[in-house]
Amino acid sequence: MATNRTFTMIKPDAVANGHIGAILNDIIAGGFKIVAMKYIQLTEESAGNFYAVHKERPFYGELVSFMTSGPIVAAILEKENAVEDFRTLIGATNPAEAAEGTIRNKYAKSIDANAVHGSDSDENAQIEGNFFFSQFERF
Ligand code: RTP
Ligand code: MG
Repeated sequence: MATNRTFTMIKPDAVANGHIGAILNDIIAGGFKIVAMKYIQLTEESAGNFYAVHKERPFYGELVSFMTSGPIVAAILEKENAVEDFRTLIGATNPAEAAEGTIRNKYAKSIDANAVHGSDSDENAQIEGNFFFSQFERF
């Protein structure tokens, strides 16, 4: 089951710019089913834990401060080949390099404010989904 799921966040920039509805539309039109969803604001501590793998990277501080700057939408999505297909749907990390029609191409402004997160492996999809959702919140 986990191999058919990925985890996403609609990041603070896309929420603030009014793109929640359009992005959810693109996700659903892309064939993904929403199996868990919540609207929350991360604390420094929770964002720091979520991005602990990036702790040594130069952008870590900015990443944590950006991700705590406003509310986000967190969701678990289901589809065949979910992790890879979702990363194709959102496009490259840097929106300037994201393919035409991808979510980051349409709604992101910069490599920091890049509209959405998508898990990079089945294993991380499961870890990240479990970080945000209890067993009673996943359908
Ligand atoms: P994400 O985790 O958000 O889906 O993005 P990703 O896999 O494409 O990129 P990742 O390497 O996991 O980096 C996480 C987030 O950190 C910011 N970043 N900034 N300034 C930089 O060189 C840089 N590199 C990454 C991005 O906002 C990226 O989404
Ligand atoms: Mg990543």
